[in-house]
Amino acid sequence: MNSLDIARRHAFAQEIAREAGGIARRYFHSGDRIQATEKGAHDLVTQADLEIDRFLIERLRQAFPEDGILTEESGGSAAPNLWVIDPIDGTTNFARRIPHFAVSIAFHAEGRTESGVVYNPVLDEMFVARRGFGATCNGQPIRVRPTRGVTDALIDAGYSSKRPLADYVALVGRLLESDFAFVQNGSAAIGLAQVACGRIDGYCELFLHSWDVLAGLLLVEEAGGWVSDFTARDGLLQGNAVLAGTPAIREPLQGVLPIAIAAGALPR
Ligand code: LIP
Repeated sequence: MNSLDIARRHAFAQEIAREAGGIARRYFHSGDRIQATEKGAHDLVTQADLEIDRFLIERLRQAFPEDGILTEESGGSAAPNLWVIDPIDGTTNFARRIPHFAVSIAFHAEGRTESGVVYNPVLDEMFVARRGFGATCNGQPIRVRPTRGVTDALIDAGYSSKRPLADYVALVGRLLESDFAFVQNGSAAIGLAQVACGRIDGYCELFLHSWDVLAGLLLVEEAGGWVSDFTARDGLLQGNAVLAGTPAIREPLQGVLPIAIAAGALPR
């Protein structure tokens, strides 16, 4: 796909992310209780997730009918030019009115992510990355943190019931034994955006879907960090473990979760 076609999609992704964020903000600030349905343990879906999912699919079908679409709530299949979308990443936070969730939109063309947008509508933070063009937050360039070492590093270690609890407890144990500090904030998209803008130093989770992470992983790469090879072994459709961080902690963090690093993602 040529650069102009990617640029059109990149601009459109920001436009519809902001509109979709407006829908989430309406629910978030309404006085009503946010109704949530359990898809599994600690795995929720709300009316807002479904409304935003429909809204984004409709807008994309009108603008780029030739492209494929894969979303958390509607699913989808692989396509050479594919939109990968999480209408609300961090639904548990959203349902509890914790302002730590985002609309996540990635455009994946010919096997690699070319555009990533992560929008937190309550904090009005628009994180944007285009491959080869760097990463920004609300238009300002962002870079990963110049971490001094593990004892200076804060990692967001995401948890979901999609992997055995014992594996997560062991992961956290290895983090602490390696002298990392950790948090578990409940949104992979925001966690990766926070690595990209230097608020935290790394992100790890044993299993996630592509809609949770593709946009965030491009943010980290374009902000000078490194990321795991998420789409290896059909991760695009089957999901995968994820790891990302700043240059200074690559080896110790890889020691904690030894998964393959994306070839082109080693820091510049
Ligand atoms: C969430 C992820 C988070 C994970 C949660 C959940 P959702 O995505 O962003 O990292 O720990 O279990 O999967 O379901 O809110 O889109």
